[in-house]
Amino acid sequence: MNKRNAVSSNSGIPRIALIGQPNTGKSMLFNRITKARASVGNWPGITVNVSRARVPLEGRTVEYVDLPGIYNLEGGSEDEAVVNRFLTRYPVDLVIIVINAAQIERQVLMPLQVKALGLPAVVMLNMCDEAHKLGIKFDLARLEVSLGMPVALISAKYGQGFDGAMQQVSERLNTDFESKPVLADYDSLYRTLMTEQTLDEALEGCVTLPEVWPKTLTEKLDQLFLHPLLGLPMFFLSMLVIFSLIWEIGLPSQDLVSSGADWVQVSLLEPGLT
Ligand SMILES: Nc1nc2c(ncn2[C@@H]2O[C@H](COP(=O)(O)OP(=O)(O)OP(=O)(O)O)[C@@H](O)[C@H]2O)c(=O)[nH]1
Ligand SMILES: [Mg+2]
Repeated sequence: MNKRNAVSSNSGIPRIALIGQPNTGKSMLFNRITKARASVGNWPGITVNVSRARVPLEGRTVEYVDLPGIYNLEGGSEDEAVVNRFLTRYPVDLVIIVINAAQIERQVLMPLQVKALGLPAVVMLNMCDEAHKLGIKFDLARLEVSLGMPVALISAKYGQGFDGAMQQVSERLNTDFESKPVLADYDSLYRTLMTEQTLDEALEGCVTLPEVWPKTLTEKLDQLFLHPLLGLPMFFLSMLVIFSLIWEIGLPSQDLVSSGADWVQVSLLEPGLT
């Protein structure tokens, strides 16, 4: 880590970075928090657009930054390099780690890595609506102890748990407010060995997955259309529906468009030519 390159001036405004895997809902959460008041920040040394917004949180102004989605803080992809460069160049007061609650067993690596980087953090288990539909249950208190950071269950899309989660962000910020904003310590992260076992242990007793996963719509349709007896009749029925639609809707609308075009030609275009 090159601390000499650190850009520390942020006018005393606490900076909170949102990080997480792609498609976990970071931008949706960012927009909900900032009420779409974001602008593209000017971050020297950062090659992609990173949105920022300054909004009030419990009476003080806070700057939120929406970082690109990445799978691994140690990875070498372009976006992973951007996040690495950002966190080692721009000190943050807090990191919000956004996780898809329905895929927590595949996403628990990031909170462990953020902890190894030495950054204060709050985990937001987003898409609680999806997790609820799948029957996934969380012991949040136990997960907080296991990860060593506050955990909130939210839906950035529908708003469940949002106010409580922002309360947790504010409290965490107050706890660390006396301390200075921090740069990510990648050297410590590189020294940490994260194995499958480490990840499993972090979730042990904290998450209950359903014994039988509910079928998705695609699986339900597959079951019907690929059925050994019903499959073929379903195929002929679908063909019948498609031909009826062409016959009943497609052909009459063709006549309608044709008469419309004739009317435009006779009533509007031809008088103009004479
Ligand atoms: N069901 C559900 N869908 C959500 C929720 N939050 C976000 N989504 C959906 O998840 C998808 C990805 O959301 P984004 O906010 O673009 O995710 P992101 O993490 O910013 O993605 P990247 O920037 O590509 O890393 C969108 O289709 C959202 O509608 C939620 O709470 N519930
Ligand atoms: Mg995004």
